[in-house]
Amino acid sequence: CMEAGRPVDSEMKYRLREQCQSPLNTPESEVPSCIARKVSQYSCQRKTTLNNYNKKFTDAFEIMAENYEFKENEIFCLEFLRAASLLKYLPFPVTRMKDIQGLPCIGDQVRDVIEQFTSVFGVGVKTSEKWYRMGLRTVEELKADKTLKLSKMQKAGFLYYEDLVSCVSKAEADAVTLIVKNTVSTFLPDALVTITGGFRRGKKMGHDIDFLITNPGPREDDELLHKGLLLYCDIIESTFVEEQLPSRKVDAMDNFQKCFTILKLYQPGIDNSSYNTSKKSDMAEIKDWKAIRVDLVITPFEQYAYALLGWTGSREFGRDLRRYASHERKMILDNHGLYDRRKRIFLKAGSEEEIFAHLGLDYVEPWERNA
Ligand code: DCT
Ligand code: MG
Repeated sequence: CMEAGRPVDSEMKYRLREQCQSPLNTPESEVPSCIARKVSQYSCQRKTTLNNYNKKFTDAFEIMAENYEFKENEIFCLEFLRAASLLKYLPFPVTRMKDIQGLPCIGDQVRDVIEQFTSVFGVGVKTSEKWYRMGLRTVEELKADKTLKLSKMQKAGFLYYEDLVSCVSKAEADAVTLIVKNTVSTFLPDALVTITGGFRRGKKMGHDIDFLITNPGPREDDELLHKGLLLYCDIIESTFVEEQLPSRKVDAMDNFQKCFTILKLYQPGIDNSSYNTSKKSDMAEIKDWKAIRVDLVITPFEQYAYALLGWTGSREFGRDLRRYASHERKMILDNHGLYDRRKRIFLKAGSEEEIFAHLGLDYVEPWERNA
């Protein structure tokens, strides 16, 4: 789906000109500082579609960020995540150091990596791919090691490993949407079920499918789940305290009741060859289903818009919305609401558009939130 090979020069110049509103005869060399001035450091003020011209960098940066997250180096982790988001936004592939001159969110670490990549292109990418392969091999080793004590979640993860590492397609997401909607409606006929996460942002693939469920009218704390369909289910009870102020932590988890599940999706036409290649392949049972990760989040109706905004992501976009709210507006945003610290009130919102308006931001559509 990436259009990396296509010539972007004309579009790039058009977009840059549009952003800079500069005379048509702007010399090429002045473009970087011009665009740089116009690019916000906040991803919630940038429109980022899935058309990523810098996937080679952003994949590597995200792996670097994960690596730093493991090492609990939050500063370097964020530096790489922010740089990845910024490069996803750029309407052209970065090929020289000059391309990133003056842009926000490019720290020294990131600059060094880009310098290395642009001088010997491919080396960094290969290294990151190697890390990836090393990671997967570790999983295999873990799987083989029978002495390890595994949690319920890890056991499920290994049991359905092959299914879960293969991505979830849009078609599978649509099939699961039908199941979830039907199941929920048998319990709560008026409930709203909305797909969130990457699929709401227009992605064709995901690692899971995220749903937000809300019921207009009085609070309903009944269990929404039909056990028979669930291969794995971990219900996190709501921890929400009405009086409590929103958390100040930038990456705080919300307090909604949620259910992290693995759903059994029956697919009669599924190609099972990869599952049944053992010696007794003729005898092997035909596996006509696929295990799929589904997250269900249940929210009170009044908080639905805030939950939808948070659970639509991307993570980086959400993180910057919260950072923008607190640094630029003296407000506290989380998945439950928006608190104005100067007026000392919670701001009500019935839609995502209203939340952007409260923050004084231009509305950004879900498919433009792929930062
Ligand atoms: N989210 C959140 N709070 C959390 C976890 C997630 O607000 N504690 C938001 C951010 C992204 C969104 O929910 C969905 O999360 P993921 O499924 O992890 O991300 P995704 O963008 O849907 O990616 P993928 O396509 O890989 O599922
Ligand atoms: Mg998801």
